[in-house]
Parts: sequence; C-alpha cells; structure tokens
Amino acid sequence: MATERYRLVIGNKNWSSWSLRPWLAMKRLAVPFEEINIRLRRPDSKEQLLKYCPSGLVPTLLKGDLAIWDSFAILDYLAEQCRDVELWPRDPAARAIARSVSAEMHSGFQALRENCPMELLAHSPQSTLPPAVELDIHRIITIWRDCRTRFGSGGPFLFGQFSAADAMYAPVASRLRTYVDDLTRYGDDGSARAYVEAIFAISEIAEWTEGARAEMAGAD
Ligand SMILES: N[C@@H](CCC(=O)N[C@@H](CS)C(=O)NCC(=O)O)C(=O)O
Repeated sequence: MATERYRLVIGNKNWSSWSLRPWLAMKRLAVPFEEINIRLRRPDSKEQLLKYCPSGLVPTLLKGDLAIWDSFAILDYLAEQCRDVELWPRDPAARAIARSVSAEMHSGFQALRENCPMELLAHSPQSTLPPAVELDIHRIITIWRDCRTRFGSGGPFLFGQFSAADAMYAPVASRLRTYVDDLTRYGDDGSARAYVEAIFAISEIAEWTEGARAEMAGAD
C-alpha cells in the first residue's frame, strides 16, 4: 500500500450514514487516516463540503491530489489498495453476491431512508411504518438471512468475516435498531436481530458512537 496519508471527509456521526461506511471499513482494515469533520445542517455546511468534496457530499476520501467521492467507490478503492486484507469475500460467488447486496443497498431502500433517517443515538420504535418502508425491511431481513445462511459460517457478519457488505449495511442496522423494536413483525427468524447485535458489538462502532455523543454534546 502506498504511504501517502489518507484524509477522510465525513459528516456528523449521529446522522451521516454514508460517512459511516468507509470510516468503519478503514478502521477495520487498520488503514491510518485523518478525519475531516464537516458539520451538516448548518448554514455554511455546503460551503465547507465543497472545499473538499467534488459532489458537495460526504464522504470523500483524499489522498494527495486524488479525491474519491461516494461511499461505494471509496470501499472499492480501499479493496484494491489493501490487497493483503479481504474487504470483499475471496470466493467469486460470495463476492458477486456481496457486491449485489451492497449495490442494492446503495441504490435502493428509498422509503426506509426517507422515513427512518439514521439517528444513531436515538431509540424511537414505531408501532406502524408506511407500507413501502415495511417492504424495504422485509427485503433487508431476507437479504441478511440469505447471506448469513449461505456464506456466514465463518463469523457473525453477512459473509462470515467482516466485509464491505457489512460496511454498507451497518447504517441500516442502526436504522432498524432505532425504529423497530421487534424484527419478527417483519419475518425475522432471529438472524436479523443477531446481525444487528453483531454490528453493534464491533469496537469501532462503539468508537463512532462515542464520537457521535461528543458531537451532540458539543464537546468536540
Ligand atoms: N451516494 C453518496 C451519497 C452521499 C450523501 O448523500 N451524503 C450526505 C450525508 S450522509 C451529504 O453529504 N449531505 C450533505 C448535503 O446534502 O448538503 C455516497 O454514497 O457517498
């Protein structure tokens, strides 16, 4: 891996689901990086974002003159750079499915995103959710169960060991933890609940959560 210093531009840790993805992957891969924190939802947020992020959105990974925006593109770049660690599963079939479920997350679940924004520190279980959100949750639970059943024997994550797919779905686990108390209502056989618990047992998620608390307290 090249020795140039990485800088990862991210948003507020309580809210920025997209930022969590590459941040978590880089921490898990033990890739050293400096964080550049942009406070979102402020009058000058866009101006601050545009200083670093070509799309005006976080996350963006900086390395020298290179700026890589979009969480999926950053994960793929990291997977190429850090070849000694497997960010995508090694087995071609597992890797293809990992990319499929990650792409499905990246381009889908609009109803869940709109109705259940990431509020990492909140616990606001909803007794009812719009039908479109319920459909999204059913699909997510099915994806998680299938991945765990087919590929998960080597560990608690979707493909056993931690992979880019878990980085993609960690914010989804956070949304479900915040808004849904009982996943069995959406067809969970226990595997989705166990997966959410596995995500929240990751020490780096605890670190991110601490950062979110500090930001919310204005202590950073
Ligand atoms: N597809 C992009 C989405 C990035 C995105 O929507 N980022 C949000 C924060 S989580 C953002 O920067 N919002 C700031 C704004 O809209 O001004 C990715 O995966 O990186």
